[in-house]
Amino acid sequence: MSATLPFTEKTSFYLNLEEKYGAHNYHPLPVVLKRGKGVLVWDVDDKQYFDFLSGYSAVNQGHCHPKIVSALLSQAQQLTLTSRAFYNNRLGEYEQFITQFFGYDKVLPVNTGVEAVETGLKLCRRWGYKVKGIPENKAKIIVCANNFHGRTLAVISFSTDPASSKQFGPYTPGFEIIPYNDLEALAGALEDKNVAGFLVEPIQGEAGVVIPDEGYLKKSKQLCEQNNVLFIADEIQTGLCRTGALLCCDHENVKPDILLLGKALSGGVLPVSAVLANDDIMLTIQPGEHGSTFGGNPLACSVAIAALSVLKEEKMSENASQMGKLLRSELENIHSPYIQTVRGKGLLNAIVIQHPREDAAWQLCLALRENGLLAKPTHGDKIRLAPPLVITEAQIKESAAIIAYSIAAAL
Ligand code: IF1
Repeated sequence: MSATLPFTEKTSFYLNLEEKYGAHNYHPLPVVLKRGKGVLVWDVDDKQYFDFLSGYSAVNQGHCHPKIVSALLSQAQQLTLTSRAFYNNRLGEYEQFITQFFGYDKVLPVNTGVEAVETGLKLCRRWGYKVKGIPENKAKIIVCANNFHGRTLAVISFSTDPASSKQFGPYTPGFEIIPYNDLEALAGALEDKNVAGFLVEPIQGEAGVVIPDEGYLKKSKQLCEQNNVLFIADEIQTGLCRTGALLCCDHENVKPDILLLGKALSGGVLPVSAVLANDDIMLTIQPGEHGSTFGGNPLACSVAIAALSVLKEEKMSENASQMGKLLRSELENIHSPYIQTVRGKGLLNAIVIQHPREDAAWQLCLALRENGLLAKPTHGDKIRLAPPLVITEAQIKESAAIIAYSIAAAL
């Protein structure tokens, strides 16, 4: 934490409240936001910023998108929650909409990203026993090193990041970790007949926007097919136009057997996530075997329909693709010895900082904040650059200029 920045009285007030009354499970950048619109957010002193985090890609459609907020408000005045003990008049319509949107037979609606991951894992295991015929309690799911799929006990059980897993054991068995972007390792792991699924991020976000070799997704899907193993794509961060296609798997024409969505499925207005699959997989779970109080609530359904519609109507994947290229070319024009790499796809990008000072990336983010752009380092030296997908050419150029002079000033 930088003690060097002079916080305003208002900012300090809110930092102190959270320090005193909130659990210390985060280390936020010292900025207190109170309003957002599109690509921009404002702090409690009315200072304006470009948001280059987008709520970790939950706000792809831009802050407070009018169509999404309007869907939220009008549904909130009608009916917000029935539980799944009764039907509601929005769920069926949403189920039809989202399955047609992504081309699957069925959807299972849940709330947070990790809940979609857990649901996908349960569904995969169930399919392994019921359809593939794996002996009871022997199902295995292959995952990748440096993955990030959330924070529940099962999911951290196969994390390779000690910050996620250390002193939270004992861990859930049934997972095998192989290196990411390694087809030979996958082929080897698939030799075990008890493997039910392969869970993968099309781009590893938390690991620092790690993009696998071209063809990796296509070939891993083929390997899974050859071995009667389900290909489970965690598109919670990479999906919904973020990488310049509706799904990141679309870049390689890969259709996952189980598709996991979250974050921008609501445009960031409330937690909405989903698991999509065809009947042969989805119908292996029967009444009473899985669910949640809030999953499929009418408010979430209305918001998700609006959030998906807006992505398509406003051609956000095209804009992400074009603006991503422009951002990377602008960043590549910054000639600093401290930028080791610029990488990304669409508007999911990262710069890797190399600097003798260990906290250089953090210091750079503080300078960016001073200069009106918000971003956060991951794993010390990587800074994710992922603005809302509604960003314009002029805003990309202005942001790149802020990044250039902040590097010159801070490093
Ligand atoms: C936090 C990162 C992003 C995800 C993938 C599942 C989930 C996530 C691929 C779980 C969540 C978040 C959680 C957030 C930080 C964030 C993150 F830095 F950790 F990696 F986005 F880049 N699959 N990612 O990225 O979704 O249950 O949180 O809704 O504060 O922990 P969730």
